[in-house]
Amino acid sequence: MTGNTITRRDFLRSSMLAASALCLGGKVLPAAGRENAGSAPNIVVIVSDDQGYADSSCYDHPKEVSTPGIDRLAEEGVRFTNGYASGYVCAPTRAGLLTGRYQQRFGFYTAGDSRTGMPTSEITVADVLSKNGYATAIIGKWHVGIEPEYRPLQRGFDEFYGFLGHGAHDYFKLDITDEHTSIYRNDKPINDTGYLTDNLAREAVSFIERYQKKPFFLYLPFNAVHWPLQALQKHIDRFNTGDKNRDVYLAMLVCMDEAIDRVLDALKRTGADDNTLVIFFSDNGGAQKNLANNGALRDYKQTVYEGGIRVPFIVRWPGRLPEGTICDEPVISLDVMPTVCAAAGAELPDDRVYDGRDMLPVILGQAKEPLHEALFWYDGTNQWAVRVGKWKLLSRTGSLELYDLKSDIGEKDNLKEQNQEVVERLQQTFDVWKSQLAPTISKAKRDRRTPGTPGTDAPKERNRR
Ligand SMILES: [Ca+2]
Repeated sequence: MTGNTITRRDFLRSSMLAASALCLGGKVLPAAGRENAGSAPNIVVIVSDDQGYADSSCYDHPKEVSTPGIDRLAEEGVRFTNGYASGYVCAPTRAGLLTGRYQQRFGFYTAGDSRTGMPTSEITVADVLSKNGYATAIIGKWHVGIEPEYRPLQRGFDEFYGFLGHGAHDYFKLDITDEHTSIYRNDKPINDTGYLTDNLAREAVSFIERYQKKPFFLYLPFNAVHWPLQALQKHIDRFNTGDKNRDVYLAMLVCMDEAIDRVLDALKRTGADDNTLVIFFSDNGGAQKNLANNGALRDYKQTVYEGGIRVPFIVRWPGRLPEGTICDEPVISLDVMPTVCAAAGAELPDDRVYDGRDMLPVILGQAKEPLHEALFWYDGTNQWAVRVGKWKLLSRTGSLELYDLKSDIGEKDNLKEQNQEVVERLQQTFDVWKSQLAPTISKAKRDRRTPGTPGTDAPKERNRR
């Protein structure tokens, strides 16, 4: 090796060295796993929406940000500094989260028209846990299919409170409208009142209280802090940043943070706490439109720069995982399904490729190799990125950029010219991965209905995410 050239072995070795130094500090507790866990643990997966990387106070943050509920998760669990969403917008990340597979494998690149969801051949985490005796609920934003066969109760969930899609929802208008925006309880639209984030907390607490005697899986995808900027006045009154929109965004964040606190209180009150694995992350980077703050990261939602994909990411399991710990290992939302299935002692189906990995050995310092050799992002059109170790190669509209994320988290210094061998290697890695992907679902469906119809109209779809 000469100069800045890096071999494949070096890539892996640098990742492994990073892995060996991970998860420092805090109190290390006995290993997790079915043999040690006693009864099957409850699982709670909380997803925030468009939350900035710097908009939780357990990460580097501006002084106006205070999120004691999210901080509580971090204090009692493991906070990741290289946690990623698999999509830079809402719906694709959710499809990957629910299946443990890169959503592009089954053609889910965008929200499309929101009607067409994950192919019914895909098996969700709720399907697997349900078959293993879990009570399952989704409370919040679905966004992975409106047609009857794609709805939550057909995808492994016993209960549903929330909305089917598009990506945004009015926080105050909760009366029956149409399939996209009506609030549903299970398979029926309902008229509701109140503020949506509060309602999601109410429903989550109710579900936890009702299933104290049975292992449960609660998927709690808040639509906060996604547009529209609407908050309760009592929360808005707490802020005076000089930007009224930022004040409203922070008020929305406060309400979601209080909701998370209420969920944690409910776990404690019911005695479920010590036997509950909680995972929290944002579905994509902070949105510029909502005045989110991504701190040192470059750009926002809808890009493959770190500001579009690196997110707050916390795993908490009292008595099983270290507390108050920071983990630098790159992880991705795809890892959630294999992780919770491992915790639950539930086997993943063996008839398909899983891209997600069980995070527990890394968290416990038992991993002998990096969790992922490479991570990928691709929107099906002209934006993609691949990360291997410290290196990230990305492309927007055909140009190539190479960054060293270890020394340049803000992606300011394009090192492409000095590291052509790295560029070629990462490009090849991406090309091999891309060759395994399926065509876009919505386009394929539309083409079957009306041959010759033009393909996906990305700009229009983007507005609906
Ligand atoms: Ca989102």
